[in-house]
Amino acid sequence: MSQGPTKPIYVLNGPNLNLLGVREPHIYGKTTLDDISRSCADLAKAMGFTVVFRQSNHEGQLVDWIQEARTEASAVVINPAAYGHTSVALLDALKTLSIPIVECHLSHLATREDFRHQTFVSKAATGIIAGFGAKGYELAVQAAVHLIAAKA
Ligand code: CA2
Repeated sequence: MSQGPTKPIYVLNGPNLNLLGVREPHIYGKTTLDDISRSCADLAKAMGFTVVFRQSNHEGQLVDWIQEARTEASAVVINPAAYGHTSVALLDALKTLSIPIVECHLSHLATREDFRHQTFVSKAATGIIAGFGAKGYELAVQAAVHLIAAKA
């Protein structure tokens, strides 16, 4: 019996990531979030997937999107930004998912300030990609596709 169309990969982004490429390019690079959205969509398309790409500065909005992903997504890639280090709400929401979760950070968290070394999100993530800059999102989408295929 047909399973219907493949569900999209949700790529969710937390606070201040809308400023990527616009502010502090010496820390986070020159690539904008729109550039990243396009490269994720192109890569996913080449692998037979679609991407729903979103950013919010609001914790509750991110929780709502994670809850939506329970039924609407085949995997979640999430850069929770600073909420990764603080949000038990995001962790609780992610723990309700039974689809792959790839945590993605632009920077290499372990080499930064102590408070960035741990994230709550990691406790629910299938795996984490950090330190590869904007390219890390493509690696994360690839990892998500790999995990979806491994589950099927
Ligand atoms: O490395 C990452 O991707 C982070 O998630 C980025 C967060 C930071 O709080 C995490 O510790 C690591 C910060 C995102 C802020 O992005 C900006 C982009 C341009 C200008 C200012 C902030």
